[in-house]
Formats: sequence, C-alpha cells, structure tokens
Amino acid sequence: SGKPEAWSCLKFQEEGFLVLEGFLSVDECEAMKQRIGEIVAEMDVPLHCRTEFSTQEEEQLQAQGSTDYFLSSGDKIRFFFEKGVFDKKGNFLVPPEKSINKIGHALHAHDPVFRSVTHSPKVQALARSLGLQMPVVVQSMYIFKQPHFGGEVSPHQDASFLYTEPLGRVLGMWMALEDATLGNGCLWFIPGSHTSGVSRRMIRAPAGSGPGTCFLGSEPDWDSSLFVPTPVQRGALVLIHGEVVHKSEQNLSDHSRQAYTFHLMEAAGTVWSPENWLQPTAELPFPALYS
Ligand code: AKG
Repeated sequence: SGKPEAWSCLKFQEEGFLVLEGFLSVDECEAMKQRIGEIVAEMDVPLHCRTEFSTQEEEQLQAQGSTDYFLSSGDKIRFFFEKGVFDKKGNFLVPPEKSINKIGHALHAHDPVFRSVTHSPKVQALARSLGLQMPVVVQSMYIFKQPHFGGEVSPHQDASFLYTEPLGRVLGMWMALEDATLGNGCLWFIPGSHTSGVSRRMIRAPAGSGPGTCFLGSEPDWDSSLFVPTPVQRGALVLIHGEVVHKSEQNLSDHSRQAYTFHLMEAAGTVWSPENWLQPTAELPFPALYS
C-alpha cells in the first residue's frame, strides 16, 4: 500500500526525507524505463546542441540558445545532456541514449505512461495521507545518471528553484527505477536541514537583461560529513521536503541509476513565486494531482 505508518510521517517531519521501499512494482519500473527508451529513440536533438561554433559570438549565441531551451522547457518534454558529449560540430561523441543527463520538465503532462504513474491511485493516497489538500504537479524529471560519467548533483534545496510563500509547501517524490547504491550515485541528505529557511534562490532575470537566471544568496559550503547516504532498491519512493539539503555524486560505476521524480505544491493558501524560472503557462497550468 502507498500509506506510510504514523511513525514514518513523524520521521519525515523530523528529518525532511523518507524512504518508502517497494512503492513501485518491478513491472511499473520496467514500464517507465521502456517508455523512456522509446522517447529517447524518437528524440529531436535540440538545435543549440548541434550548431557548430567557432567565434566567441557564435559561442555566446549557443549559450543563449541553451538558456532559452531550458527556460521554455517547463511545459514541454526536453532533453538535457551531459557535458562533453558533443564535438564542436555538434556530432555525438557518445551514443545519444548514453549522453542524456535528464529529460524535463513535463513528462507528467504529455506522456501517458508518466501521467498515469504521477496521478496513480497510490500516489494520490500517499499525498492524502500526508495531509495535502490541493496538491498540484509543478514539474517532473527523468534522471539517467549514466554509467561511467553521469554527473553529480551538487548540494541544494529544491525550494531554491521552486520557491513559495510560505515555505514548506513543496514536496518531491523521487522514484528509483533501478537500484541506487553508494557506487552509482544514490541520494545523500542532511537530516533535519529543512527547518531553517532557504539559503539561495534562483530567479528568472527580467526579459532582455542579460543571463536568463541568477542566484540571490549562496549555498553554504556544507561539511560533507553532515550528509547521510540513502541507497535504495528499485521501486523505492523517496519523499523529499522542499527545504531539505541533498545531493548525489557522480556515477563512476558500470550501472546506470535511473529515476523518475516530480514535485508537488500544496496550492491551498500558497503563492508560487512569480520570480521562479518555472511558471505555469496557458498551455500547461499546474495540473491538480487528485482526479
Ligand atoms: C532532485 O530531484 O531534487 C534531485 O536532487 C535529484 C538528484 C538525483 O537524482 O541525482
């Protein structure tokens, strides 16, 4: 069942994260992996990844192109790549399916397989048992963590990117589709780090004012001894409080560590910051989780 016991809700409140092993069946994990394989096979590699650049101006245009590609990805299915996978002419140095870092940010809206997992009865039951009254889905990501070079995710709070007033209204649901181990880049958390606000915010720069986003504040230089590794088996769901500090390390192992994750906001009595990079659009207002 998707329902955590009362003691585990308490643990979530105290630590800011909670592992629910066995949330998904092996078949449910495999269905998502298979679907993502089809999506990758049909992928259109974005233009800014393929264009050749030789002058500084061309390089700047390319950087602008990738910023725009990111900033307009909130309501689409778009592809983001590991560093160093293209040559200067935009040819893949690594097979495309091994070069993707993540797919974001609206698989939950546009793909039937991911929509049905996101809105599944057990996800809804879990949200209800956590007391969410009017949860909406703000974004989703499929994270590949490729073998041998899948990039690290540096320490952060999700609310730095998904800021609300008041705080405490954003919840990540992170699903392991493959075992996540110490070797292949499992999540690490600082238990209890979700209770002292947000140390930095990424805000969208006003149109036409230079780089697309900037940070207000900075991430503290967290002592690495504060982080607790959280290896989980495939099928586990990890609840991530919007303000808990977490990270994952580079994957130097032979095994990928694929995950599907989405973020909910309790919309009742909450203001989504108009400065967040991610905004609901006319095409895709944040969909209600409950059907
Ligand atoms: C997030 O979803 O906020 C993460 O930090 C995911 C990191 C990862 O999957 O490695």
